[in-house]
Amino acid sequence: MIHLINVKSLTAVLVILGVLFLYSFLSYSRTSHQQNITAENRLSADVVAVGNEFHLVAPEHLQYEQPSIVQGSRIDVVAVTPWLAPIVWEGTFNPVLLDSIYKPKNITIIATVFAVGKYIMFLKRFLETAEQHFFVGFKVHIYVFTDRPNEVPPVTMASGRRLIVRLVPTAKRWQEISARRMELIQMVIEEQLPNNRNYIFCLDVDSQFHGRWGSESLGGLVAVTHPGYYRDPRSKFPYERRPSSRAYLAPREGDFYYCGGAFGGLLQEVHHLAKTCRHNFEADAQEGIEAAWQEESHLNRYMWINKPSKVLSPEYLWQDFKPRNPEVHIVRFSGVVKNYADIRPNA
Ligand code: UD2
Repeated sequence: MIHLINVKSLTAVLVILGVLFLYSFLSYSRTSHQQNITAENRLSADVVAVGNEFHLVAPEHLQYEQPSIVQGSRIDVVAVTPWLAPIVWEGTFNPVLLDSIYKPKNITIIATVFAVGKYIMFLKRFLETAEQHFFVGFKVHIYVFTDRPNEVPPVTMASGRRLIVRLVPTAKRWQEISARRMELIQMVIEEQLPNNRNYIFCLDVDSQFHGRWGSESLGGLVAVTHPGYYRDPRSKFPYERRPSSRAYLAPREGDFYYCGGAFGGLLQEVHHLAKTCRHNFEADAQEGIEAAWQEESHLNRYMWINKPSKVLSPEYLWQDFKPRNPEVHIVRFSGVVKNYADIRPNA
């Protein structure tokens, strides 16, 4: 009798163990299958399939000069920050190689530009030169914010490139435009989410492109060093110096002085930047404070505490009135000469 019970119990235990084993095996194979599918999906979005191999760089683009880690083509400039972000100068990158990495990713580059009041006069040159130099061969969507939609010039755009015009109210003070820029950039990005593979650059309209601005500039959070201050000690940077402002930087703080006229990065990163700068700008305004250089001051504070993952040299925003310094081998984008008294509503 006792012997019979033991055999029955043993059988029951074996059956339970078997069921448990089968269940774990099935769950494991389902999870690992799902993981494989996810990995393949991710890979197929990032790389090119060549036979049985996945390539980040297609074979036809793998023929180029040997790179070196001891002899750089640029020894006259610094090409990396102390937090190891690249600083992009002509000669530090291979444009063909970079394009071959980014083109298969099927990304869209969004650019925002404000042309309010008389600044509409700068839009034609901006758009025409963007066609020639800004992310040529990529999908590009340019958002123009203006109070004069009827004066947006007709510009022929290549396939894959679009112009989207958004109406904004006319401003009484030019500072209002500065104030609203971060808010509108935040809103445009919110319309795009949750697509997180795209990039955005926010640019000044009173500017023109002269040379390639392309995939070498892509990064999580991208800032451009200001052409007027990049050789100066930080004590000379026009940061906001009043501790009462949320844009404040103390005398021993700050890496570089960055431009308000060009910044960008991945949508999520720029969304966080725009939201933070807008919040700080508005909170300052409630207390009657306007930072020294409006949203540019808030941007500099943000970049100090968040650190850009890529820094663009002043090649990416020069000034037309300024003779080119020897380390600037190419001017890619620059601010045109303008007379503030003629064009600003309250200059
Ligand atoms: C600097 C910055 C600018 C901004 C500003 C803050 C650079 C090259 N420029 O330029 O980005 O941070 O300081 O005060 O870093 N705008 C209009 N209509 C107007 C006035 C301005 O549409 O009536 C727009 C336009 O897109 C223009 C931008 O705002 O490009 C900046 O204005 P700005 O060029 O007059 O400012 P500026 O030269 O002081």
